Amino acid sequence: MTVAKIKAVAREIRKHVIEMAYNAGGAHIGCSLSVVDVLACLYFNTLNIKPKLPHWKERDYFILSKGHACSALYATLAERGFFSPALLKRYMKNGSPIAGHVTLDSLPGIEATTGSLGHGLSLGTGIALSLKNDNKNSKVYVLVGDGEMEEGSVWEAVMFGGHNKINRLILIIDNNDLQIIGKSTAIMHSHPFEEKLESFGWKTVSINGHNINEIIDACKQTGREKPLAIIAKTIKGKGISFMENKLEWHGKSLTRDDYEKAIGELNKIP
Ligand SMILES: Cc1ncc(C[n+]2csc(CCOP(=O)(O)OP(=O)(O)O)c2C)c(N)n1
Repeated sequence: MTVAKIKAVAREIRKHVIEMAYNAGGAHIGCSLSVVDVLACLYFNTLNIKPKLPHWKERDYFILSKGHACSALYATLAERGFFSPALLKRYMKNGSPIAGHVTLDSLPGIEATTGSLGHGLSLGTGIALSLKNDNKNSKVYVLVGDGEMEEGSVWEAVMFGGHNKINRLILIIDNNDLQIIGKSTAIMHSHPFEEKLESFGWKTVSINGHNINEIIDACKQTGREKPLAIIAKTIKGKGISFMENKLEWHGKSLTRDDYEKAIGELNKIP
């Protein structure tokens, strides 16, 4: 798929995120908008998947460890054909399979239950190790938040992945420097990530997490000996002018005015 088409898909995913948040009466909007371009590149370029055969044995795996950003994942899976976009209207409704955090087997294409931060990389590391032991070519991509990098369990998985040279494991850090109550760099300075990860035996690549070419190129940087970490500089709330880098849009309900303004901005993108 061309860069222009991936950008167009990303715009559609952002529209779904806004619609879903509006219909649900609130959601993790800024957190979801932050990861849309990475998800669009993974699902429309990088991942070896078959949407109509979600359990295909040769597939690549994706785990959204920052499970609160699930609206972006649901919208991406729907756009990619895992299920009908009509299901998105049931996001966070009573009895709906589309919950406010990611739940395994609730929908086709979901590989892990996440939302309690700090677990996705350990899950992904285990899957990647078993794939390596079975001499499979499949890769495992895990997306975490930069605030989530403060969880000790993430660093245990980092140590394990580096020590075992799990070359098919790819960690993507959504490095937007905002978490739930402030700037990540002010709350717990786990940045910069590059030197720390390299000291644990990882290869690192630092990119602009909204640049389609950079994301796609970074995903190709896996090597023979090391797991790969992509540190993606992103903007929380990306794509909606009044949400970008605004802490309050971590999670909030939209007024009718907010909704119309946001959709209006997205409709102006070619
Ligand atoms: C173990 C755990 N503690 C606390 C929370 C509550 N929580 C939800 S989102 C969030 C902030 C996460 O920050 P970051 O990883 O930077 O993600 P972003 O806000 O950029 O989406 C927190 C603390 C949680 N989901 N899980």
